[in-house]
Amino acid sequence: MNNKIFIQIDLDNNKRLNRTELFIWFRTLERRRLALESIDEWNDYVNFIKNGELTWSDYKTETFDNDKNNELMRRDKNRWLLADKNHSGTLDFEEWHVFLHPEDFSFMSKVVVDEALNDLDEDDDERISLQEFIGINHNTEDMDEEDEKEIEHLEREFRNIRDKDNDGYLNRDEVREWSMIDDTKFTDSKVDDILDELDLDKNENLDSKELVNFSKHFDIEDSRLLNAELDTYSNLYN
Ligand SMILES: [Ca+2]
Ligand SMILES: [Ca+2]
Ligand SMILES: [Ca+2]
Ligand SMILES: [Ca+2]
Repeated sequence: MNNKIFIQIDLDNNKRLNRTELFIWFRTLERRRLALESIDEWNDYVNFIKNGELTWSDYKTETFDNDKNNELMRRDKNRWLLADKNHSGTLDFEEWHVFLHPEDFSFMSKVVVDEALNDLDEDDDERISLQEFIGINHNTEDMDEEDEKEIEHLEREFRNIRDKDNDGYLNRDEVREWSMIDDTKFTDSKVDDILDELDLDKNENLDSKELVNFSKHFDIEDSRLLNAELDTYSNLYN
């Protein structure tokens, strides 16, 4: 694998990658990816940003071209209010990042759950039934095998993972658990997969022999993710 990448992952410099190093690496990459997204979108508003702050009114004018977008506007406004941590009415870059990625910040969970219910809770009973979870897009008449598999998959997910108390509905707590990003779980399963495949002697460490033919897990399509400058943005998660 690419030596430059290896050096970045191998924090204790012992020429082997352990579980913690893999975990930190993939979490770092994911956060850098999100930070890049926020930078790109922030730049779209560059003409409106004054002293590092964007006002709701400028955001609204630039984003929504007419009143037809009322629903989306209302949704964004709710997010905006919660992301505006210092209640200045404006967002600085850090608050902007939270505004764009609320699933990553536990103090934003109210708005994330509200949005999910708004999208899925057809009968407005403040909970999501199996039917609502599967979605109304599945028209039973022209379903092919692929659709049926997908529905079975969603049913299993609903019953086995999402509906913790087995009452047939997802309440707000269950929706929160489903909607918020749990970095720990995500990266853990990715690390598990990689160790499963590459750690041939099962010592929970990947050495150069084990890594020699397997760069695919570590190849990074977007070279900007390797830019150390992005570490400036690691404070986004503090
Ligand atoms: Ca603010
Ligand atoms: Ca419902
Ligand atoms: Ca339930
Ligand atoms: Ca090993």
